[in-house]
Amino acid sequence: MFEVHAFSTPNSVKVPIALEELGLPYTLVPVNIRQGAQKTPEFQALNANAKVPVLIDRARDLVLTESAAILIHLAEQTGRLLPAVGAARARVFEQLFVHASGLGPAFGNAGYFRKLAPEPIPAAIERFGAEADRLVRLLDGLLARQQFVAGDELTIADIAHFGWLWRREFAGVALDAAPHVQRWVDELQARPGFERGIARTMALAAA
Ligand SMILES: N[C@@H](CCC(=O)N[C@@H](CS)C(=O)NCC(=O)O)C(=O)O
Repeated sequence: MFEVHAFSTPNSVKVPIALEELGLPYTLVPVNIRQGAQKTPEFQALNANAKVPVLIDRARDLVLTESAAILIHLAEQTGRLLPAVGAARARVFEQLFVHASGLGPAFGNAGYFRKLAPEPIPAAIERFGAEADRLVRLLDGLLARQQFVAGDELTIADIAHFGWLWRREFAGVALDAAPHVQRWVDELQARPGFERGIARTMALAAA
């Protein structure tokens, strides 16, 4: 049994989706980041970096942070959603790094400067919005040639990118000029595992 400390956020949703797709049992513990619950000493004892999600894997006595690291750990427990060796595995890591170093921060900053910053800074809105759009075009090129972001099989790289594409409105990203990304989002959202993971994550905001 896994325990996931999370909220209804783009980085959180990846973990319940992966657990659902892998058929692993888990419980969810809400961390209301709107009310500052990530800054409490109790939560920071789990993650000194004060961010969700956090996975607790009691069977392995492991408390793990960073959504990409959590996805890799879960895939490795099951031997699914991450090829064991070779070029196919390298492609998954390539996309996980694009996500963690590029797409995730671009979407997060685009959303922050559009919606949350105390005063408007046009250069920041333009810079991060353009970067988010550029990375969506990069994915669109990939998805024009293959069904999933790392090839022709669903992997944890799809789950990672999906988290932020699911919350694209916050970042001001539209998919009108990215038909292949739209097709991929529609297909993923229709999977029962994604539906259940999203529903359980959304329910955290009401907890
Ligand atoms: N690189 C981290 C980013 C985690 C992250 O930024 N989480 C956000 C929610 S999506 C958060 O906890 N924000 C609260 C804060 O920064 O105070 C990951 O992928 O897990």
